[in-house]
Amino acid sequence: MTFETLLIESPSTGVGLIRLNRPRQYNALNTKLLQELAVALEQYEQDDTVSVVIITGSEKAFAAGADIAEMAGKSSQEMLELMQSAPGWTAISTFSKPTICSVAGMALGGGFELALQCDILLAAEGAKFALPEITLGVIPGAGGTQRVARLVGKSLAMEMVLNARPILAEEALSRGIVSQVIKADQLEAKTIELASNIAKRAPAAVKAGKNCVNKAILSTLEEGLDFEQKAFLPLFDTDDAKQMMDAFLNKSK
Ligand code: CO8
Repeated sequence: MTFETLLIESPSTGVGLIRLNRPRQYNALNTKLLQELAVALEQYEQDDTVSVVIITGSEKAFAAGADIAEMAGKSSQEMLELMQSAPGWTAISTFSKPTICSVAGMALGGGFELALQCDILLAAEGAKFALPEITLGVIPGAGGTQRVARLVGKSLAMEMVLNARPILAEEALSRGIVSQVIKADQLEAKTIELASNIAKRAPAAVKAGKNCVNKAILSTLEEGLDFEQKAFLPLFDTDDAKQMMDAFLNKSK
């Protein structure tokens, strides 16, 4: 299927790539794009040949936030209806396979909030992250206040939400927002390499690992440890675990 606002690519075996593609608007997230994003993710959900999905933008921007032209002048009821017509706002957080977001240029407002829903976030040198909604008289509404506060702590989260403080790639790395900062001209290749490596790993273990780490963010330690045990033990019944441990002991591949 072809999309109006997304490009779909297959960069390597087991890896799908969704590129946000509204270049004239810095990939601002309009309803069309968010609807297409939900459809593209659902297609990858059903596609057994794809194990990991990369979500990215252009060299200039991941996304400059929600489309302000669509939101301007809306009442709260109309905004609720707009959000409900755009399932892409939550589709990444409910997607079952690992997602990697690679950000070059900027991830602002809702763009940053989409990036925060991905499992792994990589940044190009010079990338900028910010929640500028306060400059429009509102606040982040796609999880930004909650996910940023959990990542960076209260004080910096308050500066970002209350004063639109931008965070550059190096600071994003030091605060745990991204896991790697990569030279801009190598970002795509390194992202694909990481996705490709994860795609080769035992699927049941990858799924269990993703669910456990995400659970850690949402639960108490006690609940998370219980969840981990329940995810860990069944892996011993998988052929992959039996064969991979056997291969280690027999020094074979
Ligand atoms: N929405 C709509 N259009 C945009 C957006 C946007 N977010 N960002 C850029 N554009 C458009 C501009 O209107 C302009 O269009 P045109 O050429 O037709 O005039 C074009 O892109 C180029 O933009 P600029 O001329 O402004 O280019 P600059 O290089 O000077 O600046 C910036 C680029 C820095 C990206 C600047 O455009 C900017 O600050 N954009 C707005 C960023 C922002 O405030 N984002 C937050 C939006 S609010 C939000 O995301 C709320 C999310 C809540 C989600 C809740 C749902 C569940």
